[in-house]
Formats: sequence, C-alpha cells, structure tokens
Amino acid sequence: MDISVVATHPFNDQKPGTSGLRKQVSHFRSSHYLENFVQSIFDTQTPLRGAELILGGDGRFFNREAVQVILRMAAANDIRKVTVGLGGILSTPAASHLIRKRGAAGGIVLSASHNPGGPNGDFGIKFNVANGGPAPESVTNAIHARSLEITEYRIARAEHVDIDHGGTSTLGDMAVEIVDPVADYADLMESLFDFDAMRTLLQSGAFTMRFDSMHAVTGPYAQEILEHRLGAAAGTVMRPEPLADFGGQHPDPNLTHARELGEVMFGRDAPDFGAASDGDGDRNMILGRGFFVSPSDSLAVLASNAHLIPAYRDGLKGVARSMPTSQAVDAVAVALGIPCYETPTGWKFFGNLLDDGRITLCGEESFGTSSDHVREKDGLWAVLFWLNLLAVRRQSVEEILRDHWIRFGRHYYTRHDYEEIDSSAANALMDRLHSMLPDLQGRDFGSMKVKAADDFSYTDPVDGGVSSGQGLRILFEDGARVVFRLSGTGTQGATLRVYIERHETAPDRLDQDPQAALAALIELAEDLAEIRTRTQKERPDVVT
Ligand code: G16
Repeated sequence: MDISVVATHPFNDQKPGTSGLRKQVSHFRSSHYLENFVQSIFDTQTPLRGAELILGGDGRFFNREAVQVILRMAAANDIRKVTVGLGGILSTPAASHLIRKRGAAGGIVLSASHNPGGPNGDFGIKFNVANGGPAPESVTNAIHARSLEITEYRIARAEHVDIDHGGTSTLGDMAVEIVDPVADYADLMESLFDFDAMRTLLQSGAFTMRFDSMHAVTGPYAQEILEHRLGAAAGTVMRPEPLADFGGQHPDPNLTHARELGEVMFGRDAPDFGAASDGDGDRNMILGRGFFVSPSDSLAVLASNAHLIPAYRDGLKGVARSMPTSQAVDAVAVALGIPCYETPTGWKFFGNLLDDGRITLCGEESFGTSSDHVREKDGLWAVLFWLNLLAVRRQSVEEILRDHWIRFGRHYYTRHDYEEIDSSAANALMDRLHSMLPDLQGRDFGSMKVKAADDFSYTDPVDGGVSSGQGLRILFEDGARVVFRLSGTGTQGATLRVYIERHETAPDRLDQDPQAALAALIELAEDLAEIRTRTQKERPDVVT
C-alpha cells in the first residue's frame, strides 16, 4: 500500500475542551487541520499500534469525509483493525460500549454533541481510551502538546472504503469491519432493565410516551428499542431520521430547543412521559405530563430508586456529580450510607471512580446521567431507567418527584447561560470575581452569610491528579450556592454559566417556580459579577 508522508505545520488551537476538540466545520475543513489532530492522537497513543480502534460519529455534516480520512491515516499508522458503525454512525454511549466489548485500544467519536451542525455549524472529534471513556487530561494534554510540534502526517493513498454495507474488508494490512451501530447497544440495554415490565406498561393502552431524537443520532436506537423491542406505538419517536444538519436546529435536549416536544408535553392530553436526547446520544431530558425534571433531580431520583432496577438491585457502590450539579444526590447518598464524590465538569473525571469500583451512578446538571455499564453519559439509558421506574412504581413522573422532595427536601436549581460573549470581557469578569473571593468569606447578604468562596480544585482520589481552576464557588451557610464558570464546549466567543441552588425543606414551599424561588440569589449573582454591564446582555440566552 502506498503511504504519503505529508509535510504540515502546527495549529495553535488544537487544545481539547471539556469534551474533545470542537470547532466550526469550515475550520475543520481547512487544509491539514483534521489530519494534524488525528496524527497527534496516533503519535502519542502508542497502545493503538497493532490494536483495534472503534470509529463512528453522530452523522453530522463532514462525518463521512472525516471517517474516510481517519481510516486512511489509521492504515498508515499501523492500526490492526478499525471497527466502524454502518454509515459512519455510532452514538457516544454505543461507541463506549463497543470499545469495552471488543477490548479495543480506543475509539474516535466524531461529534460536537448538542452544537448545531451543517456546513455552517460545528464539528468535533473526541478520543476515548481503552476503558471506553473520554481521554483523561493527561492524554488530552499529550495530544495537544504533540499538535504544537507536528511537522508531518501519514496517510494511505487508497480508494474510499465502502462504509454503507456490513462486513470486513482490508485497507493495506489493516482490517475494516462495518458493524450495525444499534444491535450491541440495544442488547446491553436489554441486559440492564426489565423489558417485560416496560413492554407491559407501553402496551397497556393506559400509558403513552414521546421521545424526541431531534434528527440526531438516537433516532435508529430509539426506534429499535422503544418501538421494535418494547412495542411502543409507531410514532413514539419524534424526528427519528438523523440529518447532517439536524434539520437546522440545535440538537440540544432542553425546553428551548426541543420546543415541539415541550408543546406536546405541556399541551392538552399530554402523554405520560416525554424525553429527548442530543446530537450524539449522551444527554437526556426527562418530562412528565406538564412537568419538567431538572437533571440534578433526575440523578437523585435514579439513585434513590436504583434498587428497583434489575442491574442495580444489589445497591450502589457510590455516586458522583460534577461540582455545579445540585446537591440533591448528596442527600440520597447520605440516606443510603454510600459515598458521594464531587468532580469538575467533564465526563472524563468520572472514569477513574467508575474503573476503581467507587461509584455505580453519576451525573451532571448539563443533562447527562449514566452508570458503570459504559464510560460515557448515556441518554437512552436514562430514559429507559425512568421508564422502568414508571413501570414498577405505577406513579406519574410528577408524583415520583413530589415524593422525593417530601423525603429529601427540594434543591431548587437553575443555570443561566450568557452565550457568545466577547472572550476578553468574559475573562475580565471571571478575573475580577476571582480577586473578590477572599473578601466574600464571612460577608452577609441580607439573611444569608457566605461560608466559603473559592476556585474549585479537585484531587482525583484514584491517581492523585490535581485539576484546578474549575469554577468559582460562593457557598452560603444554609447550603445555598452560586457558581460561575466559563464553558469549555463553545466554538464562538465565550459562554458564561451561572449555576444557582438553594435547598428548601418546608412542605408548603416545595411547589414554587425555580426562577421565583431563586430570585434573590439570581439577583445577587448578577450584581456581584456585574453581568449586565460586562456582557452587554439584559438577560441570559438560555435558562435551564
Ligand atoms: C460535555 C461534557 C460534560 C459537560 C458539558 C458541558 O458534554 O461531556 O461533562 O458537562 O460538555 O460543558 P461546558 O459547561 O464546559 O460547556 P457534551 O454532551 O457537550 O459532550
């Protein structure tokens, strides 16, 4: 096989963010950009040589071209075999499962998650390691360092590989196997949950649900599992065809972007259960009839009900949440007598805790939840967990939440996002807040007193790695919190995230609108950070 060694020059913007390298499609298509990053992976990740690599993506614009480039580069870099999802498709959790199931040395997932797609949208590339999870910081730092010194890349001169038919072919010495992207994942789900109970519920005639695939990767997965294996009515899955531009929408499962689902679930004769997932299938939104479940509450409910699900019948080893996620799951962990870990934002931080057997469930406020069955967050898994719960408890989503709040109190929670703000203004806002932290300690704001104010730093209990600068926290004596962070997943300007939380236990105050219940803290956060003047925005762009 002919191999070209192509001279290149480093790009100085290939540092992976919260979840891989995300840029606009036009940026990824510039000469050598994708190739440099892929070669930096192959140069630094020596376990890939002579081993199997899993490859697939969420089907967004440029997915198919990138698959071809990566296949030809893998063949030129001594990879033994690449297993590709049919059509270049693999959801993020399905890729994680395939890496683990096949004992592959790693995987490359092509996705910019919930960011918009299409020629003017975003593209992304994530490298996952042999445990199936996102590369830890030590690995992404090594890839980044290599990208800054790269001078050449290797690529086979070969025809396009047919990725639209199953079976195995060769590219030089390398095998290429094209596999059904759905079957293994659907089997895994069937091994975790009580499909008989769910089938009975869905076919009872007294229960209806809608799942919004948002024209993203979960369409075929949801149709196979919900409609074919569980017998949900045809049409249960909304927007099931994966489209390269997600139909021009943001494949982001929240009430802003899954508007049609929201209208159905909050309209007349709403179904009993509604859910949505994102571009690459790792996020989830859970809705009841006229009822929104905050992701932090969802994690807490799953933890406190896990014993009702076959896979978790023997109990949980521990739980974890990212720092900005509400403390609702902490209260459940106390009741269960299990540890609860607080990690920085980014799924990669859960990997060591899962591998070391310290936790079974974990989740984030950013609509991500999962367990030790894979090493990624898993949107459909969370939906099936809820469905299994509804089938066993025979209560509505709302009733389950109200029971939960009565038992544990309600952690009122909201996140306000200010998007595409000027990067230097965002950095100045954060720097100023950072410098104020020492003086905030002990200060009174009305009836509230600041207990601590710091910049969150995490020491991984398994490998001792330290990750600092993970978000500014203002912690009040009554447990309320305000957290400020800059997003690590945007591609234009900066996104300021403000996370606000307060615990309420009075039974007659569990039914408020979160924005109203948190109004005083929201105002305090906006004033302290001078958000309006510094971002030039009167209100957040997205409120979740
Ligand atoms: C990624 C990460 C998550 C993180 C989210 C938001 O999710 O995997 O751990 O919570 O981004 O990160 P940020 O606040 O830095 O934008 P996804 O679904 O986008 O891959």
